[in-house]
Amino acid sequence: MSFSVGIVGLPNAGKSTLFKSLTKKPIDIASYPFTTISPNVGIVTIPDERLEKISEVVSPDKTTPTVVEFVDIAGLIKGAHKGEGLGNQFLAQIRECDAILNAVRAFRADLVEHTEKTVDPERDIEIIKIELIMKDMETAEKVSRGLEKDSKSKDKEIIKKLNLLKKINQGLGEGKKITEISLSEEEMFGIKEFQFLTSKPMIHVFNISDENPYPIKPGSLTVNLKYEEEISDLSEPEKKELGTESHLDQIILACYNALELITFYTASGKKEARAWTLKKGSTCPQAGSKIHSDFEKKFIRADVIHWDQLIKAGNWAKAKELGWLKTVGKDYIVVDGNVIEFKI
Ligand SMILES: Nc1nc2c(ncn2[C@@H]2O[C@H](COP(=O)(O)OP(=O)(O)O)[C@@H](O)[C@H]2O)c(=O)[nH]1
Ligand SMILES: [Mg+2]
Repeated sequence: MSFSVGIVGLPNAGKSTLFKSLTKKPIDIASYPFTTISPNVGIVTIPDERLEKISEVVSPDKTTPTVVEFVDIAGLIKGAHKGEGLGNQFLAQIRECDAILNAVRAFRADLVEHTEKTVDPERDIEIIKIELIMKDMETAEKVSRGLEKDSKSKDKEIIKKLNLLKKINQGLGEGKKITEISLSEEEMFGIKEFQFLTSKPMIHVFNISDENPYPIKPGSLTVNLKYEEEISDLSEPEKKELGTESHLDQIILACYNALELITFYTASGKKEARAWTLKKGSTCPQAGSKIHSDFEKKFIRADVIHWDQLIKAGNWAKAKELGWLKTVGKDYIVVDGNVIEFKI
């Protein structure tokens, strides 16, 4: 299963321009089991120098990077939570995503209309935030009403859930996103099933222009999306010749980090070197389940080496000979950069 990022933002912020640039690179779809194929869903490979280096030393028949799914979500405008614009339709699409990428307009262009008339990134961020919060409040209230109706008996678990929802609703009412409300790990787990929009990690990308740029807070992720689209057809050597580089990789990696994902690799055979995506803190059997659903149950042990050690050894057999492989059991927590051979 892959992770998905929903691109939101006000009309003409540059969502579709970003989506088009990101999804231009062709990828071998057959390697990934996907559920959704539609024009506004695209698969993007994660840039990974480590995999390239592993592939160089192992020289497998095939090298397969990990991917993230991007969804171009149209229709977010002021009042969307009440059904304005495409309203509820787009909100349902965001619910399906693991993270939200907010494209924020920071370019001035008289010919490109702005629904709020002026360029003001902070205001636009606030508009999007309020829409998501309002939708979450509606969800919290709806769920609470349902629970109250169903619970004729005074079920302890239900009372607990209702209190939690009350806490959530209060925080939302104060203008806080769920990620800004202080919740225990148990409470976060308790609300998972409701897929609240503001409980998802959110990344802001400021779409700037190179001339007359709008001033942006230092440290923000800024990119000229129109320019990105223009250069997205060029090859790497062509870009080099022009003295330009793409900033799309930064955006992709920011999403990957916001999702708290790590990468592990399989490269013990000659057939394939492959990168896999895993939630930080996962155990070795959970990593195995990414490869095959059976692996988690059938897991016995695994041989693990850190990627740079494998590079140093040159290949799997040599690493084994040198005694650099570590045998681990089912409690082993996978570390970013591990290369794993599962024993089932
Ligand atoms: N000048 C300028 N125009 C842009 C930029 N990014 C997008 N646009 C233009 O703004 C319009 C809307 O962009 P689009 O990506 O379709 O916005 P969306 O509504 O958020 O999907 C298009 O005509 C784009 O060419 C930019 O960085 N600078
Ligand atoms: Mg669009």
